[in-house]
Amino acid sequence: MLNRRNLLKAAAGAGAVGLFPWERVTAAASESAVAMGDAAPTTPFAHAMPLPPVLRPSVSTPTADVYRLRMAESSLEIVKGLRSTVRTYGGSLPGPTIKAVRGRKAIVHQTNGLAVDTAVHLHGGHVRSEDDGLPMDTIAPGATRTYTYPNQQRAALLWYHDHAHHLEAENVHMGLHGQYLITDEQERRLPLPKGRYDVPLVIRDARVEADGAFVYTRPSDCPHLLVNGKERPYFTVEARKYRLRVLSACVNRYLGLRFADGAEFTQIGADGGLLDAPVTRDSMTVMGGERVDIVVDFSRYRAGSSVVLENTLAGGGERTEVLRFDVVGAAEDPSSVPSLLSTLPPVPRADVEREFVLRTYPQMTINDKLYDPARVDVRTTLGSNEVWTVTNAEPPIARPDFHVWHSFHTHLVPFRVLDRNGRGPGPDDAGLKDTVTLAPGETVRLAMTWSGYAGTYLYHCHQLGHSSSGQMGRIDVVAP
Ligand SMILES: [Cu+2]
Repeated sequence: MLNRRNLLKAAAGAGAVGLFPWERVTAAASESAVAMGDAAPTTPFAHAMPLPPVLRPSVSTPTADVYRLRMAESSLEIVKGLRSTVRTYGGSLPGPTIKAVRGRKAIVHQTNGLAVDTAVHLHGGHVRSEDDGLPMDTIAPGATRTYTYPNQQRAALLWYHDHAHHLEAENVHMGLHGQYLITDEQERRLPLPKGRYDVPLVIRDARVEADGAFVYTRPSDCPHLLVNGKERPYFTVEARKYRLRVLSACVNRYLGLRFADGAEFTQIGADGGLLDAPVTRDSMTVMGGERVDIVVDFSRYRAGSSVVLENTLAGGGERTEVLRFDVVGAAEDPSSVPSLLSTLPPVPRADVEREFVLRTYPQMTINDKLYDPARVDVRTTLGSNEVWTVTNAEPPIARPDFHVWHSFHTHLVPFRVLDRNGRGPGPDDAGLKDTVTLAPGETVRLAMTWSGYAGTYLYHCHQLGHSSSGQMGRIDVVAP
């Protein structure tokens, strides 16, 4: 009989090492596998939402903070009442938050206490190639590697996660992800909600079996949605404004987030930090790797009431609840959202144009090539202003299918989305981005300047099951 586990075994046996195991199964086999799961029941709002711990430096010098993290297996309660073994940075899921200040270096010693190779990538980081966590630049079990992050970039929520070739999807899914928050003086001067009113929401899917086993499998078999490492929790808020930093750490799915009552919120930032001006929204689509910085005013609710954040893109049969906010009463609120948030760098005008086509069939490719770390796909020079046209070649389909959605992520530098499908940027494209969503059939044009450091970097789909299967390219930046 073809149940889910046998299917994975069969697919793993049939494919090359590390292939996203369900890429080659037929739709019919997929359906039967989905129907035969034995996941733990999903029970929303059984946990209070925790805040990820903040990592303390082991040493601070006048110019740098030094951190130590150890990757290891940890036993954690993710679904109420069950223990699950996950892969963690520093024993928590998500990993501890590194709080960096612009202009001060962070030096992170990462020790691999796991049985698999790892590589730590700082997503959104403007860093040297040797600190980028390239797929072949791995940390063997038992070894330690030191990453230096200059923090010479705007304030933004970044995240660190695994990037070892063929293993990144499994390693991130199993827990190797954490937040990295850069602040700066310009942002600190703004009257935005601060301190305990500035809250990270790290959202990701998972599958926890009835016995607590935490398994890596495809998104349609992952019924548990976690916020800060707990399944569909609740969070107690005062009736005032909160800044919520949404990070999707989903490996292979995208989220459609809205409040169940349709309430509006204010977007103030994106992947690369604050927008120039706030935008009022009532929903957003968030792909794995993307960050959306929003301000929500809970003073519209009376004390004792609740509002649920829901996922409008939940799969068939999945629960839609993500997180319940319980409002406990009025509070003083000196915060506000200014009409001018930041000055974005000017949009580069293209000296060089390039095209990238992402395909799902017959393999996960970019420009019909699987990733080869020895092959240079793009060679550019420091200071080059470029416009990249990126297309998801799969035809538009009515039924959501995580498999044929893609995204596009650049290492080293962020970009601006110039247009989407020939029209102005979409509502999810505002500000400085480093990851964009590509629904089947969509084309985006991205403008960026390759700056800062010469060396080898990457661009790839951030559905990590796809990049693990080869949907990734190498860009070498050389001095002019
Ligand atoms: Cu993809």
